[in-house]
This record gives sequence, structure tokens and C-alpha cells, in this order.
Amino acid sequence: MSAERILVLTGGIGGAKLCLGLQRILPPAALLIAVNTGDDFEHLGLHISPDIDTTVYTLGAIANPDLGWGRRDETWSFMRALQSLGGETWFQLGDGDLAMHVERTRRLAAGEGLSAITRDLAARLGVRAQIAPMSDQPVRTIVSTPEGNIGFQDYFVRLRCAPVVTALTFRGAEAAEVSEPIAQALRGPGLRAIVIAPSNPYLSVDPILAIPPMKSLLLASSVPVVAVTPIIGAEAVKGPTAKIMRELGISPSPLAIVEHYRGLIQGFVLDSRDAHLAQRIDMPVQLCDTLMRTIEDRERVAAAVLELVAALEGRSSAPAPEVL
Ligand code: FO1
Repeated sequence: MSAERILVLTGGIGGAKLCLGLQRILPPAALLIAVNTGDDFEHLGLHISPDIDTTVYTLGAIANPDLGWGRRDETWSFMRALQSLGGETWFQLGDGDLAMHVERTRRLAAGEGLSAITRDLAARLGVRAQIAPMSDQPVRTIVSTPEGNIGFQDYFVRLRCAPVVTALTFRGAEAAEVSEPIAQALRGPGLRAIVIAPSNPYLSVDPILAIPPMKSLLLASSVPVVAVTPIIGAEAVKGPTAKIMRELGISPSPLAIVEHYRGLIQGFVLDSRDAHLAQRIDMPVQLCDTLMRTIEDRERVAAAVLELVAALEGRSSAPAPEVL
């Protein structure tokens, strides 16, 4: 079998944009996506998997273009009715989105695994790529703050990332297994490369890497592993990455991201605005405008990733620093 598949490790909105670009330029069945489930939580009696849904909606072309999460052309009758009853409304669930959570929760309660449910729901929504949770077992991101430990969505949505982050832990990761579709891809033939999306390294990618067999399989893999920068200059493209880095005592810069993934990646997609930093990165670097506002932007970043992979193929180790 020729090595054709690209495995992407991703979180929410930024990662989903890259995945859409890849889905558009790769042949069908060539894209497998391992999604962070550390953001999952139980809310209003429902199992909510925000990053899975963001990825499914984006690749199914039904994502809300303004919010990045949730569905386009959404209605909010349920939220209004809940509010009139004095219910909890800090986490917004649109009517169409609610159907996803209700159906997922029903199927989980009936004994189906999250991988199987995700595969089926994504296919029903017209997604061509294969999307799988990082694990079928629960892993929950816990944010430590000076006021105590809080769940991820409490930190991210209810408190709008305001608390200072002193540590992040991934409850359940130690005992979790890699989901079957991802484990099979990492063990078997047919994998061409592994791509770490421009998602938040601390909140979105670290929960994936915190699963011990995932880390071992990634390190044992012989295919190129590359990361796309989530930082341009000293700022995150989106979200609280730079804020969290400062709070954890890390100076926000693409160089810190390279350091964070050291030992795992052999190539790095650096934003063209940071071209002056390329000579300080001791592995092949692909320069690219990594801002993804339009569909063309997403395809451009996806193409840059594949160019870097092509340049790395056949190399057992990275030689001298090089800008591609
Ligand atoms: N993000 C918000 O900022 N506010 C919300 O009310 C909200 C609701 C929501 C509902 C379903 C869903 O799949 C995602 C939702 N998100 C919301 C986004 C989400 O919580 C975060 O973007 C991710 O967890 C971070 O990747």
C-alpha cells in the first residue's frame, strides 16, 4: 500500500480551518483527524464534544462563519426557552447543534463508542475526511488558577479565559487508550505524515500528547511530523495561547512553540512575517502566510504543509537548518 494518509492532531477552530484546506486538496480518504476531547464536558445532562463538532461542522461546510463554533443559520429557541425557565445559559447551544449533543449522548448511553458515533455523524453531515476522537475514554482538561481548579469550559467560556493559569492537567489521560482509528493509522502502513495543527499547544494539543500510548506511537512513527505555528510575532492567531504562555512563564514566540514540540517534530511551518526567525530554528522551515480567513488561505496553508512533508520525505534526520 502506498503511504498516502495524513494524520492531523487538532483542537478547535484554527485546526479545523487547516483540516478543511487539507480536505480540499487531498484525495478522498487521505485525511485522518485526531481531535482533542479534553474540552468535552457534561452539561444539561448532555455529552458535549466541542472540538469534534467544530471539526465536523467545518469539514461538512455547515459551521457558523462568524463564531467559528456551532452551526450556520442556527436558531436559538431552546436557549430562549431555557432562559425563561431560569436555566443555565452561559454555554450557548443552538437548536441544530443541540440535536448533535442529544444524539451523541443517547448513543453513548446505549453503549456505542465515541469513535463509532463520530464517524457515523460526520458521514451523515457529508464530511469526506475521517474524524476520530483522540480516545474513546474520558480525558478532561483541568485548569489550575490561584482561586483553585476549574473545568475547561468554565475557564474558557464562562470565565472568558480571565483567570491566571498556573498549571494544566489532563484528568484521565494516564489511563486512556488511543482511539482505534488513530492507533491503527499510527501502527499500520499507509501513513505518510503527521501534522500538528495551529491549535493551542497547551490547551488543545497537549491533552492528545498526554495519553501515554499516543506519545509512544507518535515517537515510534517513522513518518515526518510537522507543526504549523499558532503564533505570529508574539501574538496568537486566535484565542488565549499567548496569554497562557506568559502566565506559564514562557515568552510567546514561534521559537517557544518549536521548543515545546522538540523531539516530536522534524519540520515547522513558520509565518512569513517571522521569516527573520527561520535561521534560529534547527530544522527545515516552510515559510507561509498562515492567517486563514478565506478558503484560499486554508488551501494555501495546507499546500505549504504538504510541501514541507515532501521536502522531509526520505530524510532519516534533519541536516543543517534550512529555509524551504
Ligand atoms: N464558545 C463560546 O465562547 N461560547 C459558547 O457559548 C460556546 C458554546 C459552544 C457550544 C457547542 C460547541 O461545540 C462549542 C461551543 N463553544 C462556545 C466553543 C468551544 O467551547 C471552544 O471554542 C472550544 O472548546 C475550544 O476549542
